[in-house]
Amino acid sequence: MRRIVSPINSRTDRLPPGQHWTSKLHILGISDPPDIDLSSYRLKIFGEVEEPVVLTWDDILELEKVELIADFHCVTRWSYPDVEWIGFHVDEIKKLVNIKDTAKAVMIHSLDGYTTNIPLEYFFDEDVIFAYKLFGKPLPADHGYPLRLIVPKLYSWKSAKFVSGIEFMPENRPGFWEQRGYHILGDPWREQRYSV
Ligand SMILES: Nc1nc2c(c(=O)[nH]1)N[C@H]1C(S)=C(S)[C@@H](COP(=O)(O)O)O[C@H]1N2
Ligand SMILES: [Mo]
Repeated sequence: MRRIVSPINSRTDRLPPGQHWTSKLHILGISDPPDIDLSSYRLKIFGEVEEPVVLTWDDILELEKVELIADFHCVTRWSYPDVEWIGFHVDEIKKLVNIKDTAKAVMIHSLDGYTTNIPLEYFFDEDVIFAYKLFGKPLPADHGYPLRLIVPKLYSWKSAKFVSGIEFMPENRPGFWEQRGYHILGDPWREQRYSV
């Protein structure tokens, strides 16, 4: 299996400003985890693509597996080092759909009603994966079962849990927290916590 260590882990300023290391991977969510039935679970890829695609759970397991090691930085100031995820790399999506030139950003849709937006240059990055395992075990319900996005270079509100949709958008529209005052991008090293 291909193994990616996020380049954020070897930065000389590895801990972003205003963050502290914690020994617990805390659970943060807008509601309890949704009930999931893998046989009816679907991942939809739509928006600025030539043909939308709907993947079943079996389709997802057939995508090339990759391991990612990356620190996790929550905007509420805790950071957890060296989290181990397994899933598929975002480049797999380019093999499944033809993304139109008009696409500028993605909106990730989740089964709890959560959404978050990411510009394409941050989404299609070397260390961005969709994960279904955490520290070698199936993703626990609280941490995003069955599938979550991991974007190590941005605050972890961008790492959407319970993902059910990837929407390619012609402009960068704000998601759930971005509409409620969080920064439109969320780079921890520039302390982009809030939009005010
Ligand atoms: N679907 C969904 N994804 C989400 C959230 C959420 O409420 N719903 N919270 C975000 C926030 S604010 C953080 S800090 C991380 C927390 O991930 P964890 O609970 O696995 O530590 O998930 C992010 N992804
Ligand atoms: Mo968060």
